[in-house]
Amino acid sequence: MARVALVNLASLPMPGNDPIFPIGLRCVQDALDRAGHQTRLVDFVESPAALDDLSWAAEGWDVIGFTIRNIDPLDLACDGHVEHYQAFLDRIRHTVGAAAPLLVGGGPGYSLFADALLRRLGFDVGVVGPGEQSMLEIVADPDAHRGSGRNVDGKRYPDFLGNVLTHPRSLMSAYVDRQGQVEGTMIGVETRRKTCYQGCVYCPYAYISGQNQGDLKPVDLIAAELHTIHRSGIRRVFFTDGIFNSELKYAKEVVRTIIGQDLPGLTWSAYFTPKPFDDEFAALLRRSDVEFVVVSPDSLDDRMMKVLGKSFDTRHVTRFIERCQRHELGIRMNIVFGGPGESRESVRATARYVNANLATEELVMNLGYRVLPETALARQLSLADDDLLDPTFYPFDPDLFSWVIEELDTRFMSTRVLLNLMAARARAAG
Ligand code: B12
Ligand code: SF4
Repeated sequence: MARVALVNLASLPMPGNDPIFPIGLRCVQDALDRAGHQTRLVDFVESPAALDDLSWAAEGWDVIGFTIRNIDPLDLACDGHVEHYQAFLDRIRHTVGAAAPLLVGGGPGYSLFADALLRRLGFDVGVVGPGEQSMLEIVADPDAHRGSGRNVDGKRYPDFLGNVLTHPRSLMSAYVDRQGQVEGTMIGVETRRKTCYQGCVYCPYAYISGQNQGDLKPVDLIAAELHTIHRSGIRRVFFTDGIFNSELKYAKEVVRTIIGQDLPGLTWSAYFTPKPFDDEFAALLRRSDVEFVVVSPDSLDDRMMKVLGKSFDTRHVTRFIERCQRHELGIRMNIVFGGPGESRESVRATARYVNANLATEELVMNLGYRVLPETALARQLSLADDDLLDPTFYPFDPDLFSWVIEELDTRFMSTRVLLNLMAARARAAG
């Protein structure tokens, strides 16, 4: 049996990074534990001292796996994280010296930039997509992968449909106890392994999710996971699906399951689409104590929505808002200005819609589309994956900032939003 350390690089202190519970790495650890391997998960929220004192890295591991969740915070005003990962990996290599364990990369951010990161961070091997099955194969014979400099495609993990994922109490408590959490710790729960059926021009999900066969987790397993989460003191859950209600029948089944549990104080959220979304679903959401129904039309100008690849338009959004209002559901609507072909007119149309239909707290606004590999935006710009590793945004008109400020009601311009806009403008100009 192998000895495997798993490091949550997303818990490194980095500007613009606010660590969240590492469920992806926990999935990998759980698979290794069940197969009888000896594992340790190193997370710097749980063990801050492990950041300075790297002696744990030299404890004779056969394999050290690293999860890379985010490449950057997708924010025009923020730098990327890659140089922090690079500096940390250099320190690890220095610490382990000649008796080097096999170094393996994985995670959603890693999967996006696997070839560039493998070279830059010097991993022996990397996994693109779901990690459990590939990691089991890698740790079964680490020498076969030593120095391979190659990425392997993640595979379907059949036990996703059979195992209840329960997390160690100490790791959960570390995230519960974190300072500065305004609304309380939120933990991710998977309901399915399935690529998204839509094709938004900026979205790499289909690529990251890899060969997922459309596995839907049995609802009794989801219920069991929710109970362990509740017992740990965490009260906020985020279902990690690309779109929670892409298959309405299954989504309703999950929501009915939540309603059927005795979990006082538990709220939840997810990414939704305004279509399919009917009254029965809205009523179930209300009964289940959903915190927010998060949707991402990204623009509310029908021409822009088409360009962005949305499969719905403002009529569907309007029906969705009416349903949410009827059933007293909290909405969060993501809008990103600056997509391909964004003009003064499209900004005006979106702003008018927002001004007329959204409450102040319902709008979540960003400027600039981060261009990611394997997306239509990257193909349009003919940029190689390596060129995209540093935060790269789709070019937009420099007047975009003024248009947004002029067209949106001032009630949407909180100090935080204005500061962000100013920082983004400074960066775009520089
Ligand atoms: C759900 C989600 C969220 C939720 C998370 C809720 C929660 N509490 O967990 C919320 C809404 C909070 C969120 C926020 C953000 N997110 Co997000 N999010 C996702 C999403 C849709 C799913 C991630 C997930 O949890 N999947 C389920 C878990 C089980 O899978 P996983 O983590 O991928 O792990 C598997 C594999 O990656 C692999 N693996 C993982 N680790 C390792 C390690 C090794 C060694 C190996 C071999 C394999 C391996 O095996 C795991 C099991 O199969 C992804 C997109 C996607 N489809 O992946 C974006 C994504 C991860 N998010 C992203 C980003 C950028 C963000 C934000 C920075 C956005 C922002 N500006 O606010 C924040 C940052 C949050 C933070 N503090 O880290 C990017 C990251 C890449 C990038 N572009 O940098 C993604 C890929 C989306 C995108 N558009 O590109 N997010
Ligand atoms: S609907 Fe969401 S997950 Fe699906 S392609 Fe569009 S942005 Fe990506």
